[in-house]
Amino acid sequence: MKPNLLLVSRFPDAFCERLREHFDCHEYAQLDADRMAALAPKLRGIVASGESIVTRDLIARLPALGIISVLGVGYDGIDLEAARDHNVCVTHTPGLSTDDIADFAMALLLSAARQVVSADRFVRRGDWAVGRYPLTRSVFGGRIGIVGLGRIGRAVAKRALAFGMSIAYTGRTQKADVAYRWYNDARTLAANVDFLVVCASASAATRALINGAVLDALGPSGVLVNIARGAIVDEEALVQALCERKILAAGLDVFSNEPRIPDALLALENVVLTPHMASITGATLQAMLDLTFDNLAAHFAGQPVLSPVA
Ligand code: 8YV
Repeated sequence: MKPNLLLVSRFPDAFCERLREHFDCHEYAQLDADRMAALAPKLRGIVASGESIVTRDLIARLPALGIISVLGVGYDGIDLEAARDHNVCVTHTPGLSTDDIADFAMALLLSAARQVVSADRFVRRGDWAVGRYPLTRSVFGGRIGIVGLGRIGRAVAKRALAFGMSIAYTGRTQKADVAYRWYNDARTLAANVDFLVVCASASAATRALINGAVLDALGPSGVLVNIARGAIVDEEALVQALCERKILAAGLDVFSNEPRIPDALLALENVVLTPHMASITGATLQAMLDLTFDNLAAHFAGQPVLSPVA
């Protein structure tokens, strides 16, 4: 008998085919209440993505559940306390996407500050024949502030050094192994940098951490980049700050209610918007899919999983 898995997100076909060789797979979105009720006692694993929501209620409905295998670095949508209460192992895929995400953070920073996307539209509209594109904000030698100096934050800092930038950061704790300037809070950090890059993990402590006061502190020549989670930024405050030019620009790969983006944000020229793609390159996604599979295989072979969440 193959173990029964519940897939709570969409995954590439090849990955699903590989899963089906070893597991009986059931797509949550395709199950009606009756089918779900019949399956619930037999479901031994959940396969989720970094954006999946797995609630205490769902975990409690699955008495045979032993593992939640997350394809992604973040697992903020998984009720970890409920998983612990029900003795369910949670795994994720850390470290594999660090460089892709850090590269993308710099791409968004450069695109927002140098207005690459707007300039592209300018050329395609034929406006260049009428006049030059307006001045943009230089990046080299600027001051970068990193919110959350974990793997991804550190990788962003390495890239920023190559751009001649000074590095400062804030987060849960000051790091003993780096010489970057530490600030106790996001607002003070924002007041002392030109570019604020959000790399922190999403949690109750970081919800709406980047609020109106932080954005005011970043100031009218400041640029915000978010490659972490939409929940870490007060999106309404960000829209207002961008509309009122309280900050210069933003580069966003994550949003509060993906894939729905506020119309006000869609209408703005001083924001670069991308669809939560920072980690999604061919090689990296394949490595993350492989680790997601390997965690499941280890669990059901009675072996230690490879990457349990902390
Ligand atoms: C995942 C993410 O890569 O890694 C994360 O936490 O933010 C995501 O981009 C995605 O969930 C994979 O489907």
